[in-house]
Amino acid sequence: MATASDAQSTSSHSLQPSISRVGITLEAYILEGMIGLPGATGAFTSLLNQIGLTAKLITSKVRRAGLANILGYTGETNVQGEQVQKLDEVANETLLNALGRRGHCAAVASEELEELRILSTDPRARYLVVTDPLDGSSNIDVNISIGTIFGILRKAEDKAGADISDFMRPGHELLAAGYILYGSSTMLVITTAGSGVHGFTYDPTVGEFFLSHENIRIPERGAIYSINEGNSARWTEGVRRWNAWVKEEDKATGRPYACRYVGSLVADAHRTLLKGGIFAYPADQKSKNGKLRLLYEANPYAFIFEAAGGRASTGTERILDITPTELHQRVPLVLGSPHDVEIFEEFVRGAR
Ligand code: FDP
Repeated sequence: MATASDAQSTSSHSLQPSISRVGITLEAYILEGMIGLPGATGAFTSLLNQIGLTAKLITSKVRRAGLANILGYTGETNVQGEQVQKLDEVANETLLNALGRRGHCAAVASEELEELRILSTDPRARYLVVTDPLDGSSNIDVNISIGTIFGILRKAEDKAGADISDFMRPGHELLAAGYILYGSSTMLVITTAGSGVHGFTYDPTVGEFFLSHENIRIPERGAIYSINEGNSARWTEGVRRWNAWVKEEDKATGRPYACRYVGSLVADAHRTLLKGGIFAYPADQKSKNGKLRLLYEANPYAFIFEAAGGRASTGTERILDITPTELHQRVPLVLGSPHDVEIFEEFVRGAR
């Protein structure tokens, strides 16, 4: 359960901008969220700042990834004969180091790690982090956008360390969620419960993130669908009929929709958040529970999309209401404009 100080440090009152603050730095934004809050200890603020630092560190590594063949990575040796790590492992270690440094994070569930990583056994370490440190990793080699996804939970009990049961909580209990997109610019998009969704763009010449997209709201409906259509032979009947529907010609309902699919969740979800429409990775005959992971992919995105006025579902139920049973559990994921996700759900339940 969140305490009064958590609630204060994440309340809409604390972080909702009253006037435009476009141009302020991420650090100033985070700090302003804490100032004047009687119960705030600074722990949550410090954790967010460590994530901001991680974003800068991973950016610098991702930006050099094009040199990978020259320098050598993927477990091979570089020209100096040194063993070089894969970029997703590097991102994971970078994040774990940053989160472990200040002692506020008790444990991390990461896509890169089979088991939990305990970072602190001090009962005062009150937070848990879920993360996919480098999502879309099959796109690294072809220089296409990739990203880091994260969510922050408050530890339910004041106990030393944490175990898997501490992570088996529905996504609506998240205190904060966000992602870092390593695209044509690096962008960090974050929401703390009740504060709206805000995007910060990195200026590498200054080494700072600046608020560039204040209070992001997803359009009520869009004109783009995003799905791996190569899987269509394995989809259920409902998904196939929905897919045929988005491609039909009908001016009145803005169809056909345009298709865009990068194959990096961070990139496809970011476009969907800004432009509206729908992203779907449904269950199919091969991937009975879908492909994406509940804890560190679906939940953070569902939290962000709902905070921006969007909808996130499995096709039949709200993502944020699912109580996980496993660390690396998969789930069908449908994200997008409320109107578009509702139509998808209608097809899935046979109402259309
Ligand atoms: P990747 O396999 O490259 O790591 O989470 C996995 C993910 O990428 C998502 O980023 C992406 O949305 C999805 O898988 C793409 O899967 P398909 O290649 O099956 O379309």
